Amino acid sequence: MKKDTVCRMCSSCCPVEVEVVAGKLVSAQRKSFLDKDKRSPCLKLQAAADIVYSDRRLTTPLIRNKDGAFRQASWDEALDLVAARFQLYKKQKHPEAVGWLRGMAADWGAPWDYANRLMNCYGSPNTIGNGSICFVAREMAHTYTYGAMAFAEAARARCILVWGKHDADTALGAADAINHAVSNGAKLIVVDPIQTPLARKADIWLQIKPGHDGLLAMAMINEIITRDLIDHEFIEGFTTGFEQLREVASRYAIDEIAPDIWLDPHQVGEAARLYATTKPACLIDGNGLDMQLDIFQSTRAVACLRGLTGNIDRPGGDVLPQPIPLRPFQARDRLPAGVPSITAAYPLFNTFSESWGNQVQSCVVDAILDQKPYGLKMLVVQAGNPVVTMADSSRARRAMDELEFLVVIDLFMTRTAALADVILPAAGCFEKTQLNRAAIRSNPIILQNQVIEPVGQSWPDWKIVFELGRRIGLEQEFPWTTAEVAIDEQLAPAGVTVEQLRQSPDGVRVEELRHEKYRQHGFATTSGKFEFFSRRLQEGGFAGVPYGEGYPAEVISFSTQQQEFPLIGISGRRDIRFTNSQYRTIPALLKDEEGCVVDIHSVDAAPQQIEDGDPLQITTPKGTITMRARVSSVVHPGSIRIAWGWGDYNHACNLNTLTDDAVRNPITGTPGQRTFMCRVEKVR
Ligand SMILES: Nc1nc2c(c(=O)[nH]1)N[C@H]1C(S)=C(S)[C@@H](COP(=O)(O)OP(=O)(O)OC[C@H]3O[C@@H](n4cnc5c(=O)[nH]c(N)nc54)[C@H](O)[C@@H]3O)O[C@H]1N2
Ligand SMILES: Nc1nc2c(c(=O)[nH]1)N[C@H]1C(S)=C(S)[C@@H](COP(=O)(O)OP(=O)(O)OC[C@H]3O[C@@H](n4cnc5c(=O)[nH]c(N)nc54)[C@H](O)[C@@H]3O)O[C@H]1N2
Ligand code: SF4
Ligand SMILES: [Mo]
Repeated sequence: MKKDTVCRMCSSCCPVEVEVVAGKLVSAQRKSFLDKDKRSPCLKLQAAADIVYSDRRLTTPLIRNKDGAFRQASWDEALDLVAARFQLYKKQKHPEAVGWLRGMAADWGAPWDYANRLMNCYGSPNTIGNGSICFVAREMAHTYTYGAMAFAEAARARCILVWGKHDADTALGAADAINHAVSNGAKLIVVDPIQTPLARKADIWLQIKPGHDGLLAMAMINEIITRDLIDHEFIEGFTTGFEQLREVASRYAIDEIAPDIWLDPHQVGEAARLYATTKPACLIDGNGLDMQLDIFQSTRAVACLRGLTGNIDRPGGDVLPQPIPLRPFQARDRLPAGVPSITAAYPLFNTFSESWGNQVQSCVVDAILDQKPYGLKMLVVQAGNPVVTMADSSRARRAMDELEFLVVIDLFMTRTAALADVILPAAGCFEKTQLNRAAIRSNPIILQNQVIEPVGQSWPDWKIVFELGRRIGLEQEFPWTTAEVAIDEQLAPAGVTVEQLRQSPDGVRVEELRHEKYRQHGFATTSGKFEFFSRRLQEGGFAGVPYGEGYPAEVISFSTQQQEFPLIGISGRRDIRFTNSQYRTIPALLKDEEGCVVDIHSVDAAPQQIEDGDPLQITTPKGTITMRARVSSVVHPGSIRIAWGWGDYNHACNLNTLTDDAVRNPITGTPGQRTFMCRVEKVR
């Protein structure tokens, strides 16, 4: 039988059709507006049955014995044990000593609201997401500029500027749209330090020096203004701070900037002019900007390009969402006043959006190890693997060890789960119905619909949270016995029900898609305008226009120690077979090539006679890892690309052993996990 749902094995949330035979998932196909032979393939989805029915799945709750070994337990016993711990800290009058850390995998929509609701009603402000290193930090820069994150309408664009994103590996619906537009003649510009498959297809590829995107954006802004390629009507009617931006950008002349960031000035000028003069043009920014020390200002500068050219919220440009009215589910008003969150040092981040709340995950480690701003004693980790995915993972691991009590909710026995006192087995994405963030943000809403029963005794995340809530005395706050009733209640203001969504697998539209909404309603910023200048940022102590206070001294971790660490390390490609630290134990996904390699240019390989397959030690001030070499011209001399995501599978390949968490972006708390200075040595 064929069933419709949304895949959530990575954050792309692709609509899929699943073949179910005798209650078992057999195969799954991604839906797309493109013909089958033109769709970008997803190897994870092809291996969906292997992942769902992997013999490595956690199938019962586990409790750690006094001797350190795990034993199987019933849900009642495990949840009672966790609930008793919650009660203990409450009795000690320190509910804020309990934290809840969310990784990316259980989704950011309703599941994030449920975790917040539980913690707010319990009395702890410490529900923390990992948005500081993911797209949420970028979303914040978009939001401070024009009120929300804009999404490229690439399929209709005549010019596509892709900046640090590689959708063929990470977001296949978007990849389909780019391919469609390009095959219809749209121009393609790619900003990426790596010669990716997309860069090879581009009309112009800017192989930027990693981490220096802000300089490029400012030079492009300068070129577009100087050549008068701006949209005067839009700028005069709908923006703030144009003159200030012009003045700051005039300090970034292409001829001076380009050579410092490994680029040809002519090519940069050409890219700026092509983007500004081809209409409509969209700008797709990605995780190449995230995880950088300079994440916020660089994304703000890139975002300004959309306003200068008037491409914001135009058909074929970058479109602003039409938010769906929802019943607030986080119960923020239940949180007792007076206890600040452990992330309070990042107030602009914590307040830019009601629904995101606290996202600076490094603060969890500060609180546990350094009691900064106060201590955390118990942590629930849901859908994340922080001991390999957080910056400076040795420190993150020490923090997990230090806790009095650690609960992990996951599908597999990860390195983080292995440290837990209690492990609760979660059901995977095909085994539960949830209102994911893609559904809430987009118009139409597409339901992630349960198509098979949970594997073993695993439970969907919603059920775990609701049941735990009831056991800590929050029966009234968690009255729902199914996901459906909770979703119906949350969607009530939109007038949409789960039943309706099930009848309409391609989604339900709450209102017609509209462009240039700002002409009627303005932008959802403080001034109601597109803000080249942001008063809120200035009042918060930061530059009101991008780089208004100069360019930062340090954009790459350890750049003050370049003598000893001369190469730029780039945290590498997101292989389509895997999601972050996941899926390396699935044999079907490992069989072709392993992929755990370091790309090094022949210029940098020559002095040590490094050849393909040689084991290399990569070292930073934080630590050393070992991987095999691949001599390759996809990287620029002076930089290496280090495979991302192998740390759970093999500790010796854990990239975050190398990264730093001490220096962070002052606005978003983002450490330099993408780009850092390092050195390599051939293992002899
Ligand atoms: N150096 C470096 N560091 C990085 C990155 C990088 O590229 N380089 N990427 C960063 C980014 S953008 C992110 S988002 C983070 C990701 O960091 P994490 O969120 O820690 O990433 P994952 O490795 O995807 O871990 C997700 C975990 O959730 C489990 N899981 C999957 N589905 C479900 C579910 O439905 N419910 C529950 N409860 N669990 C589930 C998986 O088994 C897995 O163990 O890593 C960041 N760290
Ligand atoms: N298959 C798969 N899909 C995934 C994930 C996964 O792990 N695997 N993770 C999911 C998650 S959590 C996220 S956040 C998204 C991220 O997905 P994307 O936004 O596509 O991000 P990445 O693939 O990490 O990086 C995109 C590009 O940025 C480039 N880049 C690296 N450094 C720089 C730089 O300094 N400047 C510029 N301009 N570019 C740079 C990289 O070479 C890469 O080609 O993908 C999601 N989808
Ligand atoms: S890209 Fe693949 S794994 Fe990710 S949501 Fe889409 S189908 Fe699923
Ligand atoms: Mo992410």
